[in-house]
Amino acid sequence: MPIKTDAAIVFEVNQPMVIDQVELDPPGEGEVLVELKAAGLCHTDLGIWEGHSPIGANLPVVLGHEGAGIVLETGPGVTDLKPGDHVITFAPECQVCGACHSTKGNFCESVLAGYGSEPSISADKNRVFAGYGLGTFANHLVTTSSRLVSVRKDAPFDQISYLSCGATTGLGAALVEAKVEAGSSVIVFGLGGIGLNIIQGARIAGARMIIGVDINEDRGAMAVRLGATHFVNPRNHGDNIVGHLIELTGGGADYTFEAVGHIRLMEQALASARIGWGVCTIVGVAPNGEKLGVLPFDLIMGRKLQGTAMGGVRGKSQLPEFVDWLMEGRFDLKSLITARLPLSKINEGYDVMRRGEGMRSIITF
Ligand code: CXF
Ligand code: ZN
Repeated sequence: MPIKTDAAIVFEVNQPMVIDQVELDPPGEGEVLVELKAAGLCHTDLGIWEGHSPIGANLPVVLGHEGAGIVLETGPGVTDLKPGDHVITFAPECQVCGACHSTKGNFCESVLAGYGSEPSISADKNRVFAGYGLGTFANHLVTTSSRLVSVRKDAPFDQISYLSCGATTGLGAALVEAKVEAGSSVIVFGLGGIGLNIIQGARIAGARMIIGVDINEDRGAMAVRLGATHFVNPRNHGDNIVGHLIELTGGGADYTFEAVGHIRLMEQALASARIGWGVCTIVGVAPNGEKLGVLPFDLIMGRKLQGTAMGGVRGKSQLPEFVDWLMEGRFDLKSLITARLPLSKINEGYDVMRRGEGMRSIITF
């Protein structure tokens, strides 16, 4: 029997999402039915919805990849989850493919074809696609068990749904992908919902100097509260922001991050990395087709350039520890959740993001 559920559906690029009932196929082999309790509004979904993301989607689609909820039913062959488990959605970790068996990275082979190209799993009279094979902007979803991480039951759903992408992407970028070391210097370009978590990750790592860069003074104040030692507003430095940062760090930072998805900022982040060993990590998703202008000599001079998805974190094997850290108060997500909305208000939630207001909005069910 199909499962009826309410979902926010994108029928046309950049047109308001429509709340309507869809029918989910019951969980098949290796699949799980989840009742969502919280779903975060991530910027990546906005890019897909507006049609300029390198991650595509077939339409109509139920977007949303940040989510947390309760397992209602498991399909045949699911051994690591059971009804009643609290779960977070995440990029897949099948734990059996060559990539999952290797010690390198977090790209399960099931995403080698790209993040946006997962098969549809959600249906109504016409076919509706589930973004990323998830579709968390709905009361329920059916997905593969590889995309679900079982976590402790005392963790609040709204905060762990933020760990489903944005918060983990930031924390992981610092701690897992770049492996920021104690005593090092760090520059973070962009102090939004991801950049502020890079700041928290760098603080947890014990970085000595953590510089937050943003044109928004309020975000600078938040960065300082969360661990930044310095805030720099580029508007105060004309076209010499890189020169200022190099001077402030005494030659460039050990680790730099770009968390906006803006090509010019990525170039500045690379140029602000220290000659000899500075590592620049690209975290923000730039619009499809835009190209980074890299001076090869910047790399010859020993700067390293890398990128990361989901902060390099593997869901099933690493996310539960992040939840423990959250519950131990090692980082703060509560104050970064600036709105809680019902699914029916999802378009208003994204309007807030488009205006650059707030930090993380969460749909609560
Ligand atoms: C995205 C970043 C780009 C690759 C897919 C995952 N992360 C979340 O929004
Ligand atoms: Zn996301």
